Parts: sequence; structure tokens; C-alpha cells
Amino acid sequence: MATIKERFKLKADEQSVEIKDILKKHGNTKIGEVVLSQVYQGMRGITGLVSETSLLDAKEGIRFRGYSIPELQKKLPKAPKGTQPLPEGLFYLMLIGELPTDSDVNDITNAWQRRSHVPNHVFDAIESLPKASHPMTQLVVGIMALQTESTFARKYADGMNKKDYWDATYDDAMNLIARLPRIAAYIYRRKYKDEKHIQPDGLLDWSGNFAHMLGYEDESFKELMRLYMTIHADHEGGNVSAHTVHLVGSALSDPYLSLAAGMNGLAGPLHGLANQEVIKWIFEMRDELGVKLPTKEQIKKYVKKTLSEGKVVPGYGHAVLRKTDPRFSAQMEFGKKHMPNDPLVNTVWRIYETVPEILKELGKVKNPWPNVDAHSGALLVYYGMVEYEFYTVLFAVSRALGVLASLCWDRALSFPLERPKSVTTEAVKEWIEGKGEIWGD
Ligand code: CMX
Repeated sequence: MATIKERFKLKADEQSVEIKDILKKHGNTKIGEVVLSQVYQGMRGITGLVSETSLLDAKEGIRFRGYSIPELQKKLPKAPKGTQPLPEGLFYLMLIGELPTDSDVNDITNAWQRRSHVPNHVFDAIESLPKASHPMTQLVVGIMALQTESTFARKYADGMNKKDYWDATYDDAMNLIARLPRIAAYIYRRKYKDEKHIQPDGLLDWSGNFAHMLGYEDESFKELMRLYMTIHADHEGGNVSAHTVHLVGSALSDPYLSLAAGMNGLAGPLHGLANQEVIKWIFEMRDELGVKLPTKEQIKKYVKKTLSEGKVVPGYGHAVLRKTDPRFSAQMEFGKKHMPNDPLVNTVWRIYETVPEILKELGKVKNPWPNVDAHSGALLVYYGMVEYEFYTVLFAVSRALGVLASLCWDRALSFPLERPKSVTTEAVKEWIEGKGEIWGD
């Protein structure tokens, strides 16, 4: 029986041949048009990347290798007595392109257990930062300190053949994913729990063990972590974190450097940091109003105040999606099952009934519906995880699954250095006047 690594290589070799054939036949076929406003406005809608692990449909939401989130919840293996998918299975699916068996998932859980040792200097590097440092800063410093362990960097320095890049990338990806929960939990316990660290439990699955190291033993919190680690893992290739990992990796920066770069992007409030912003914003609203469950009228007023102050409503809107994010709906379903009467969770649902109409009225917001970040914090607060600055770290641990599976594909398919063309406004003006061209060669 081939190992997962060998199976991945076989799939990648097949795909390489297919791509060569596609490019031979269709390499010069136009895939779309680019207009000047797209060049100035964040490249929206320009198809310019290949990311094999998932595909985002504006109306349907994310599909991982063709499977929607509700399908994954049915089809991926679960923990004993669990109902949520094990993210190990999603990683397998993203990497191999096929649904895993229970035994495949077990192999990944065991491999991540075996690879999970974090050297002491990583903790020392985190300790050298003030405790007040944002948890995402501590996470990125932790990942950077761990870069000493990069197989890719070591083998490249030793003169690695380019045919072997995928192999070293695979090892780094597996090691990184195995180690991230330990680093993340260390940061949490250091900053918020008097440095009372919790040793890993070698009998638990990856997310269950992560919950355990964070200090949450409730079985339904472990289920939440399995769901959470699954739904945040990937959102095709153009979002800031995934694109950054791909871009930095294209310079053959090793997976540690690439992941750290991407996680700096995830730490932006328009991207992953929005999950902390949502809860902060709701807490501030509740404080100002002096109530636990504001009425729709009160929410409406507060939203209008936020907008009048020139701020965005966190957790709403999306650059690609044009409907309620299925990742929001999956969390809503979890809330209905586990905490239907919780006032904060109900506040999130009431905001959902209120905000889209207000955003629609603005006339400029392309997607007035909630995204993944609108819901996640309220579920965490229910279990006692009130330290909202930590929430993006949870997103980061999950996002590593998708971006690192993609990075394995990037190297296995020998994707080249990414280098789009940029222009100056001066050049654009000359082009408009017909005095020159602005495309590169
Ligand atoms: N509240 C208020 N205004 C919003 C808005 C929101 N939630 N979403 C979009 N807008 C505004 C934009 O700021 C923009 O205004 P200006 O023209 O004045 O600059 C206008 O509507 C058009 O924006 P858009 O084309 O609809 O959205 P973009 O593709 O530019 O941006 C996003 C997408 C997510 C950055 C934006 O919707 C936003 O800022 N949302 C709030 C932050 C958030 O929840 N981010 C998390 C996204 C998911 C994730 O990556 O984790």
C-alpha cells in the first residue's frame, strides 16, 4: 500500500501531464478580459492563479475538491461519537483529491502526533516578546523561529534537485501542521492562563488535542474545534492569506517563511482578524446599550452609528461571495444544536436579521451578507473563550491546512515564480492617449 506521500506524488505526476496537454492545446486561449478599473481596484475578478485544493462560487460558496461544507459534514470520517468532520480528512481530500477512508485519516492523525515536537528555542522566541503582543504577532514569531527545522531550506542549501522540491515541501507542510496547535496553545496559555501550560494528549485527534492543550475539555468544544478547523481551512487561492503563501513560496522561500508571510496577511482586519473585530464590536454595542440581547431597533441604530463613523460592519461583505457564507450557516447550525438560548449567539442571529438590509440601502456594498467571521466568536465565548484577540490564531491554525496542501501542489506541479506586471498612472495616461502600451512582454 502506497504511503500518503507516494499517493500524492502519483496524483501530481498525472496532473502535470494533464496540464502540459491542456496548455499545449489551449495555452493561447483567452480566459477573460481585464479592464482598467480591475487594475486599480484590487484585481477583483481577474483569473490569474491556479489553486487545486478548493473553488469558490459566488452564489454557492466554497467547495473543497467539489464537496460543499454540508457534504463534507456527511462524508468525512468523524471522531468516535462525534458528528463533525475530522480536519485530517479534509487535508487528505485537498492533498490527494479523493475522500479518505477512516484508516487514511488515522494515518494522518498518527503522522501529526509523531511530527509534533516543538523545539525549545521556539518557546524562547515567543517568551522574548512582551505578553501584551498580539497573539498573531506571537504566532508568526513562533513560526519564524521554527524555520530552523525546514527540510526544504536545508536541502536547498545542500543543492537539492528541482525534481525533489515537492518532497521537501511535503515534509515541511506535515511538520508545520503537526506543530502549530502546540505553538498556538502555548501562546494562549502564556497570555491568558498564567503560563499554566498543558501537555499534549497523544491519544486525541489533531483538533481534540488542540482543544485539550488550550484547556477546554468539553466534548462539544472539541466538536466545535473540528468544525472550526475544517471550515476555515481553504477558500480558493486569491484571498490574501492563500495568495501570499503561494506568492512567497513561488520565490522558493521555504514553507515556514511562506506560511509566516500569509499569516501576516490573515492578521488584517479586512481578512481573518475580522473574527476578533466582530466580537469586540458586539461587546462594545452591549456595553453602550447596557443590555445582553439588543433589540433589532437598537442594533439598527448602532450599525448606522458605526457606518457614520467611517467604519465597516465587521463580519459582513465579501470580495467574491454574493450570499450568506455557508461557513456562517454551518456555525449557525452548530449554535442551534448546542446553545440555542445563548444571548450572545442570539445577538449574532439578530444582527443577521438586521444588517443586510442596511448594507443594501448603502447601494455600494456588493455583498450585504455575513461571512465566516460574523459567527465564530460568539460560539467561542459560550465555552468561556472570551479572549477575542486570540480568535485569529485559531483561524490561522486551520488556514495552514489549505495553504500548505496548496503549496505541496505548487511545487509538485513546478509552478514558476509569480510576477505580474504593474503600471504607473503616468503610463496609464499615456496609454489612454494612445502614446504607448502598458502590458509587459
Ligand atoms: N460594512 C461597511 N461597508 C462595507 C462593508 C461592510 N461590511 N463591506 C463592503 N463595504 C463597502 C466597502 O468598504 C466599499 O466602500 P468604499 O467604496 O467607500 O471604499 C464598498 O462597500 C464596496 O466594497 P465591496 O466591493 O462590496 O467589497 P470589497 O471586495 O472591496 O471588500 C471586504 C470585501 C470583505 C473587505 C469588505 O466587505 C469588508 O470590509 N467587510 C468587513 C470586514 C470583514 O468582515 N472581513 C472578513 C472577510 C472574510 C475573511 O477574509 O475572513
